[in-house]
Amino acid sequence: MPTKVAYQAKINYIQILNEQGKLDEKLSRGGLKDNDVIRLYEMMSLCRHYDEIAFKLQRSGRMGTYPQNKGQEAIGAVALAAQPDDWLVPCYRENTALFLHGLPMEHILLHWMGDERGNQIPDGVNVTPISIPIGTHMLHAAGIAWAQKLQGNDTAVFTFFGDGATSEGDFHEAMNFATVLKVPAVFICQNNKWAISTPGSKQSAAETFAQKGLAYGAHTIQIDGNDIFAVYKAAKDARAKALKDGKPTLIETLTYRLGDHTTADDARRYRDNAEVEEWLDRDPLIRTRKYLESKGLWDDAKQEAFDEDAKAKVSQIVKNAEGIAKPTTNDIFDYTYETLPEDLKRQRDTMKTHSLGINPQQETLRSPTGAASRV
Ligand SMILES: Cc1ncc(C[n+]2csc(CCOP(=O)(O)OP(=O)(O)O)c2C)c(N)n1
Ligand SMILES: [Mg+2]
Repeated sequence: MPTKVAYQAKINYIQILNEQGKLDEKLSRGGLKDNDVIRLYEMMSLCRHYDEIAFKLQRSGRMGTYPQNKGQEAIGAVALAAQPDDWLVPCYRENTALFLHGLPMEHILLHWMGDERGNQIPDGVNVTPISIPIGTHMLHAAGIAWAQKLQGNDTAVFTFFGDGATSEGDFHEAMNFATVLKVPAVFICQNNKWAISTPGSKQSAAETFAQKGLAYGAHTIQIDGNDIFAVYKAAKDARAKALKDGKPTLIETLTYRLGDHTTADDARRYRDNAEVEEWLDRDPLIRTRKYLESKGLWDDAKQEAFDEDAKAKVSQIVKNAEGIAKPTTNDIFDYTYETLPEDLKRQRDTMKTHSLGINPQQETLRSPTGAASRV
């Protein structure tokens, strides 16, 4: 029997703004305009300040833990490719995109300070809370996209996750669901080369993470993830395709986390400094600034003024987050059940007395000192 090729594919890679800040004129056509680039550069730089301050807050005991976004700020360009009604369903390294899509900057700080109100997204901001369980949110993204389709909305859903997340069952289920049901979803894998201390080479034997999308019949592309022009173009094209033919795209962005995994990690213990140095040269902020300078749109004086302003902005955001009124102790009772069970009602009503959780009528349960005894 003659053999024939059952399936063949290739995966394109794009870079539009190179490490020296030089633009590919042809590929950039119809893409980001000067004002967009300035807006993005300013948000990326503001987020760099935000990251540094969040790190210090954690070190000084004012925040539980924090995953720095440093080095991955170019992902913010997705927000410029999105329409205001589109949904962003993030992991935890997409601060720039979330803020550009309307999430107030206090929310991420509150989340990491352990305040649930960080996850109460204001009405009209189509962003879901950041997802710490790796991969679970991709299923939510597929479901939200399905709902958009059923409701006949012209709305796309962008979901973000890391290289490590592609080893989770949830990734495969979400990709399968989204492609079979033809929902308007865009899957964005931020391949930052590491999943805590697991390198990409131990995460997957595949040459690219993008090719995982082929198995599900998705469009696939790999891009320079530190290049705002490539991120914008890939996201915009994927959005158009998802809405036109209901075919999701898996975008793999090649990027690098310049900081530790989180404040609970010390990346020096498992990765080579030479690798970090190499990626410092590909920093998306430096590259974007070089581009703006080459067009006469940015200079040292502008940077200095911007940095001053950014510091003041971030310190105001910290003040707002730390200054939020303490939640009342009733909240845990009031927002968990629709109808509070009797025993919890009793706990709520007695929690400020010595008889916590115990029916105050039952005098016999009290110890002679008046403190509540354990039952
Ligand atoms: C379901 C689940 N398993 C394990 C963890 C612990 N964990 C937190 S982050 C992480 C690595 C994730 O790597 P990647 O998806 O590449 O994202 P990155 O942190 O590099 O942005 C792991 C294993 C978790 N949060 N959730
Ligand atoms: Mg990773």
